[in-house]
Amino acid sequence: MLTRTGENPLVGVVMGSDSDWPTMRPVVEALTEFGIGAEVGVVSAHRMPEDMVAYGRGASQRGLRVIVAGAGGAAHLPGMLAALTELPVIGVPVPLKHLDGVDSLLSIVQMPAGVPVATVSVGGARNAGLLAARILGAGEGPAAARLRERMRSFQVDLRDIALDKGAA
Ligand code: RP5
Repeated sequence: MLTRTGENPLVGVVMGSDSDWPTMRPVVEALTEFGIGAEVGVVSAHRMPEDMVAYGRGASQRGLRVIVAGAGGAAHLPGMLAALTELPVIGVPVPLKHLDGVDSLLSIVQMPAGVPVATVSVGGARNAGLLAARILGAGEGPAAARLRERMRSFQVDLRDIALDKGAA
């Protein structure tokens, strides 16, 4: 059920349904660009609650350091995982055909004090992957330092892209 990209996955990327994958794929693409392995799978808060509890409770022990969770509609997965694990959780509101993802956004962003979820924009999966990379890069040791260096170089490229567009 869970597939892995890269060795030694540090980021868990989960979604409420297989139908969320087209929205969530950029999380894994961003992580891959930074050489970060991920564990990817479907864990539905409503349709497979026991799996969700097991996933959240076991995430840290399995070696994960950040969880990115995407869901649409009544999107309870990121918040429930934040309640089950001590790891940082990034929530991705998945847009569905009704309400343009505003329902997903509000379900994820308005968490009670004590249970934080770092919510990105509706469909903002790439930023969720980049934020996970920054969180990992904020740690100690050579691997984190390398990630920070890669992030700095990525940011220089962003500046060049902005300037190129301005000239076009
Ligand atoms: C949510 O319900 C999922 O995250 C998905 O965004 C939405 C619809 O799921 P499907 O009916 O397409 O499986 O739990």
